[in-house]
Amino acid sequence: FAAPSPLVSCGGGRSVQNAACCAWFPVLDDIQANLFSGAQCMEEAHEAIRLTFHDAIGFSMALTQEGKFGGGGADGSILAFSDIETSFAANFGLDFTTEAFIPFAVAHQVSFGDFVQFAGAVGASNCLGGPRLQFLAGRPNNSQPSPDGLVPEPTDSADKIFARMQDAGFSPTELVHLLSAHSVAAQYEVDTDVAGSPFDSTPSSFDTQFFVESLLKGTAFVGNGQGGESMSPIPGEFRLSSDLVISRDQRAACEWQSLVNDHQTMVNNFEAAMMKMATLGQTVSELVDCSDVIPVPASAKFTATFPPSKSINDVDSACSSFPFPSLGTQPGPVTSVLPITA
Ligand code: HEB
Ligand code: CA
Ligand code: CA
Repeated sequence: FAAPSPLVSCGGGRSVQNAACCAWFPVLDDIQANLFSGAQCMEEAHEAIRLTFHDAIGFSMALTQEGKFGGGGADGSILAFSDIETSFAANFGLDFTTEAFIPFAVAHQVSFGDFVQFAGAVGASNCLGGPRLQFLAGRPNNSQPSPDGLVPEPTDSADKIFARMQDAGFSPTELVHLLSAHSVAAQYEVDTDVAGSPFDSTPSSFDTQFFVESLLKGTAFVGNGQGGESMSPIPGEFRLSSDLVISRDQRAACEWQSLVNDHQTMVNNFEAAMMKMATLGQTVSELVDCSDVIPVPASAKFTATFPPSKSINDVDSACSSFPFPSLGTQPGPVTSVLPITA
């Protein structure tokens, strides 16, 4: 086998395998300070992770087979043609994100496609226990607008979402892996009156609480119950209808439940699925591996728990192949999950 290539120094005590990757350190320093408010896993980091998906999923093998333009996938089209793509219903509200992100890509003269995936990988690394995503650089800056209708919506049925993901090359299992991202996530636009309401009780930790809490029986709406909201089990926590139907569907339920309290598997699966998503529509052999620029996330040993007052009796399990893991219950009174505020 090939000997590892000697490290190239980028200065400042930083080194990489491939000299071309040194160019990404100034981008890293800039976004950590000025986009992610000092390497935080808050709103902007969450948005960066979400943006990787909304750019990449603009990719349809079915459209291509019909002789139409199927979208360029992870090509930066969501930034290059933000006016067009943020007008798609599923991208509602993303105009604030694209406006905030575009100047960084322009200032550092990197392609929009690279910048979207880089910002997502850096954003994810800011989360406690987060993944260290692969980052390949070199996507050309020559995208075309994605066709409309390719980004799944929270009101979509499981059938529709699985079909759409399959058309981009992802199985229901891989979709569950990608949805680990909803462990570091909140909603702002489904119901603007409850903007910032998170999908789990720990939105800055890439832990398995999302998989636990999403499997509890819903008891109340946090918002108005419209536009893709389902009842959640905890005050202040927002549940997307799409997460409800996917987690209860026979094609995904056991995979979903298997991630409860298995943080390492969740991270490994997410890294693998993101590696695939980040290169949709790209020629991998023409890209340069700059993963060593992505910070090593703060590691954490998480133990999944039921929120106060909840127990196995509140689990709405749709997986009959194996039992729901035995978890402790957090002590104390029921408290409201706080919204993420800018
Ligand atoms: Fe997600 C968020 C949906 C997938 C990541 N999401 C979100 C929301 C919604 C959704 C509706 C909210 C928005 C607002 O603001 O309001 N998703 C969804 C669907 C799907 C998904 C339907 C399919 C099933 N995601 C996904 C994926 C990813 C994600 C795949 C990655 C990978 N999201 C996300 C995040 C978030 C979200 C991170 C958060 C953001 C913030 O917080 O800002
Ligand atoms: Ca795209
Ligand atoms: Ca979490």
